[in-house]
Amino acid sequence: MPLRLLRFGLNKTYKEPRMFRAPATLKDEYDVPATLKDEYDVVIIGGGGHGLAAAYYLAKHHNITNVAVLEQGYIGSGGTGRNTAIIRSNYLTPEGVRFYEKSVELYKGLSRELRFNLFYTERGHYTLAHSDAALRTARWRAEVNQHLGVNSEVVDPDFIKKHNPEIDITCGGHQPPVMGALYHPPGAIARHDAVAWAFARGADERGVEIHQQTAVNDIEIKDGAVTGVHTNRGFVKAKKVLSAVAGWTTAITQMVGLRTPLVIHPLQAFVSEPIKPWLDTIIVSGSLHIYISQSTRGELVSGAALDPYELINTRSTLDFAEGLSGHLIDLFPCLSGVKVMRQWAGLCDMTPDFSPIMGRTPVHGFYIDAGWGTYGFKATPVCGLTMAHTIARDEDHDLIRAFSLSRFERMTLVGEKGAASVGH
Ligand code: PYC
Repeated sequence: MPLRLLRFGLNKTYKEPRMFRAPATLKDEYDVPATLKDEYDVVIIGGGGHGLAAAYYLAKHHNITNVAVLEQGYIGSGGTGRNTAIIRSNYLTPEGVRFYEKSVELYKGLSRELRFNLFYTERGHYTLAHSDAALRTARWRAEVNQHLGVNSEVVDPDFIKKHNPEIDITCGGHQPPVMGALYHPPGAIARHDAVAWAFARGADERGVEIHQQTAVNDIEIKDGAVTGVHTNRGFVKAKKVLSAVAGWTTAITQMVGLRTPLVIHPLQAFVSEPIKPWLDTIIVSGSLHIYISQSTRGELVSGAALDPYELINTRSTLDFAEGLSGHLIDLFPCLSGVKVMRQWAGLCDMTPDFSPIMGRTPVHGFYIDAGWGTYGFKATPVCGLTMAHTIARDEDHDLIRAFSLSRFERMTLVGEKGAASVGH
């Protein structure tokens, strides 16, 4: 390590630059206790993007600041830091399109609002179709999108080739050729960790407490209403509790005796070594089970289908790396010499209709933000906004009414499978 850097690191003159207050400093700066308080108006379980965004909007829009975000690991260590950072609103159902379109709108202004560069860049998103059925779904999505003012159209192979010259439209004869694509110009990518950090700082500046390494072991309920949470650091009373924990949702819902149709599958991804800017679009192929974009650092970020079995584990497999590499090379033969640098997995809580579960629940004061499958990152700001509204007013926000847990009893599903980028 260069000596000057070491000297800077050890120098007490410079204040430690923190994104948000460490628990030990909570008291000094804001006159609140260093440890957990006895009682909060709202406890948010899960310090990922969704939980932190909900805390931020609770404070910003509803002036509710007696809020604790409890995170069992470190912030952004779950789905937020493990996804492939794609943002889009080209969904299939009107409910989905409206919801994700609001998210895109919020994302566009977020770097400025949170004073943090999220590296949000519009790239243009192509969902390739290799069959008549896929092309039919692309047309259907384009119709719904355009009807709701979202920029999407079906394009032919010449258009795709012109804007993505390295694509082999024939897939080398190993796979069905590309017949067209749903093209969504506003499709974007962003730096996922930064989204968690920026919301954390925004919430913290407004007085929200963020407690990492704080696991919730049980939830106390009395007369059908939440009264508090048991943590590894003791019991805290809470008037309202939000579960925003992605792959761990079923563990939390068991604590309050709620049944959901969620099943958990791992989803793996990898990044390549950094290479010169080469791909300025986002390419998805449901048939080949791949999606790929190039990050601002030059790495190719890519993933495939869910692991085909239920499992709560974030291990990586060679099977996945081999399968994904093979399909990537079918589409982009020029990548055959590029090295894979890192591989990882996240946990996806899947619903039967591929839409989330959001809003109030039969347990008074217990709110849920779950069922994020493989599409949670793109919804981060709108989840924060709508869950904050729902918690503050105890009334589901208009944009999430369709995603209520009760839809599974009423059989009013919101079928989004046709708009999922990932094969399932
Ligand atoms: O829904 O856009 C998406 C997506 C990309 C990778 C995983 N999900």
